[in-house]
Amino acid sequence: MSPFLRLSATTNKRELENPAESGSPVKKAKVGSDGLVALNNRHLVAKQEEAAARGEVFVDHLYHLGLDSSMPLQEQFGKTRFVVMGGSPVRALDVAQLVYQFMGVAAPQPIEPFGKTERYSMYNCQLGEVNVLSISHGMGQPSLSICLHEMAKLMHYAKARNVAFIRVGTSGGVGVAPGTCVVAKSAVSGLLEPFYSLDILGKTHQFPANFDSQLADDILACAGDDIAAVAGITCGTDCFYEGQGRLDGMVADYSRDDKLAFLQKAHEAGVTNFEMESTCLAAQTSRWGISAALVCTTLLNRLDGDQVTSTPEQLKQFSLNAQTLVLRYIKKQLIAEGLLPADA
Ligand code: R2B
Ligand code: URA
Repeated sequence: MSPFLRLSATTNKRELENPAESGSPVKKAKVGSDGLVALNNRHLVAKQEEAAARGEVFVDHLYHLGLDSSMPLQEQFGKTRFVVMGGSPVRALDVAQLVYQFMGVAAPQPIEPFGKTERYSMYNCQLGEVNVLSISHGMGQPSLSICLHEMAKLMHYAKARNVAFIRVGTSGGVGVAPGTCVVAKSAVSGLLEPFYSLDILGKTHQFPANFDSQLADDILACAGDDIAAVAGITCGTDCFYEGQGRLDGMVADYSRDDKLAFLQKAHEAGVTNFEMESTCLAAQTSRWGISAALVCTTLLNRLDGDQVTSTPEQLKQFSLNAQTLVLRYIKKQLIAEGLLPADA
């Protein structure tokens, strides 16, 4: 038996406690009163100190972003206040264009991505006193997780202050009309448990998946009469098809009644929508002391079916609803903080 298999077989048990408090190597970040993103990774700190003792500088490579800590990150990203995240590179560019439009700042022509675009596409919207980043994170928690680690380290090295991460995404609604924006207060897994589960050194750890409640309320308050928006609980699954109880994947070894019973159970537990990144986003950002929100438009009501059949124009409008809601909030906040002129 390979060492890996032996490790899995003997240690594959779930750690129900928060490892931040259990003496495991996972440490909870301290939120600095200065608003900076603290790097509480003793291994990286030790590498920095060892290099400094040799008169050198340790360079941390943010491999998937195509950036590293020897670059002038503070100059480029130090004024970042919001990081807007979405699944697709096309939507990241759409959001970047909307950021300039909403904030009344002329966009560069063309708007170019920053860093490498092999995995993620990042746009650094420079608005004078402040920057707003728009980045795509791909589909699913593993892809989002890599993006979050490197983006949080980027914000640390850039010395950005009071940065908030807001994911603007798509989802399948549960009992809400298509086109509704769901602002998540918390997230649950595909088991309907309020945790993000992560296997670390052969053990499963669970981290509470709560969002910044005040940020969620402040975003919701920007909906006005023209955008349907509700507070909710978002279910983040690891599969679009069977994980969300669909009957239209390559396989589905359960009945229609089983599917409806699951959707009903989720609905009764307060679940408003399904997507594929929410528990990771909520848990990782709160572990690291970063304020975060999740705003998803709903493409369909899963109580009515599985297939996304709206026209491209309708889908575009549904996405625009969520993007508009978030950008209204960002604009209001930047004006309130004196980072944008009141007449922007
Ligand atoms: C929403 O949409 C994607 C699947 O179509 C996934 O990334 C998500 O969370
Ligand atoms: N994204 C999902 O993950 N599920 C849906 O039903 C729609 C979008």
